[in-house]
Amino acid sequence: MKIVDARVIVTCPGRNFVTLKIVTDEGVTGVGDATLNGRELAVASYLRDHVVPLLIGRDPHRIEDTWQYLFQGAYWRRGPVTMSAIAAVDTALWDILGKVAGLPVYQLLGGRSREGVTVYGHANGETVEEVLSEVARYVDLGYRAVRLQCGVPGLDSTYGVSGDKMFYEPARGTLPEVNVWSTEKYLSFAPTLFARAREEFGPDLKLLHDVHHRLTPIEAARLGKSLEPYALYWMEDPVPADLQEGFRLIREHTTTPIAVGEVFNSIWDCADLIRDQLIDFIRTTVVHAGGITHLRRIFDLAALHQVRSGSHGATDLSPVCMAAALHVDISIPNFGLQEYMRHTDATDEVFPHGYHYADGYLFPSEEPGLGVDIDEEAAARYPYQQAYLPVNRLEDGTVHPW
Ligand code: EZ4
Ligand code: CO
Repeated sequence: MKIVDARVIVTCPGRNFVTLKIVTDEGVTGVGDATLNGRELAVASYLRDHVVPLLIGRDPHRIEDTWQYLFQGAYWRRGPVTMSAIAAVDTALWDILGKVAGLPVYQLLGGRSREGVTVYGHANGETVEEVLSEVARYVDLGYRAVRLQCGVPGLDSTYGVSGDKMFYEPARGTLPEVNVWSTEKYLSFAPTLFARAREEFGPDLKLLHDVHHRLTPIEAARLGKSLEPYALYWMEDPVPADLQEGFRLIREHTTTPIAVGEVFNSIWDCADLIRDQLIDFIRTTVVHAGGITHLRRIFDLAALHQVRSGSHGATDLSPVCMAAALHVDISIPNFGLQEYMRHTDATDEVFPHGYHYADGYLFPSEEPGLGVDIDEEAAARYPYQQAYLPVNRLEDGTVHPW
């Protein structure tokens, strides 16, 4: 079997997605997600101009060899653009392998380790009351875990809080929006939200919170300590992880579990964090961390060090990525939690998929391969639209330096 074609499809059914579709001489096809929010066309060009020519004529069964060939062959290692492009190829090859074998991809990864993939939803609002009523909506839908984000009194807008609810999308506009940030206001307000949430929903519901890299280690330590009475399932991205050493300081001060990794793109971004047990959950995902092959390598390292998975699953990761993530989630021993923000109807139309949600769990498709595809005619009806993620400024106008 040989690869005879690979198409890069850019579409915007509500938000931008980049998808790679690999075609073989036997007519079997595979898809991979290559979406990098706000920088989509860089990955599309990387694939079209530099990767697709290398794929033509290759044997699609050689997944590991192709991964090494693209990674080592680039010379310029890692980075989100390169690793998203490699991820798309890798994901599409697993899809093809599953179809050839007549098995869903999770069976090729060792089979089911659990019955369903526990997911968490996003409850966000301008006020505590609004957030709590969003949490109640998820609880009614059967969710066992919810991430809470609230507007901060005195700040006009906060990243992660928006008017859109189930389909929240932070990227928009031909120029980045500006959010204003105050660490003091945030730190003094945050515990109030979780005190109320515990009061209202009791001890069983898993409560999560995303700091979006806004704090220094000592500030994050203070936040973690102040949230200890409310037993969070995790505190996400407390500090920017460019400085892995920073997590040691947080760890010395608080027992609030720490999750990080949505912006990581390789095992080298988290090897020290995992080996030194400085985190509890690693949030790397299929599309931004080199595909199923590399993600499994990260999760295997994590398993040796009692770190569980918690893959990113925001709406800027397409249903192709979600389908692939679920095959990984259901099969690995150290699964923790999967983020699940629902896609819009337009996105679901462009990406028909066989995974489904029921009672707090997602279930991977039982079809051979990943069980997801792209409807290229539908995709063509939604042309690319420029959109940027927002920028944070402090109250005096400084771009927030972390
Ligand atoms: O900000 O996916 O945990 N989820 C998140 C997301 C990210 C967006 C960035 O593109 O932090 O909402
Ligand atoms: Co996050």
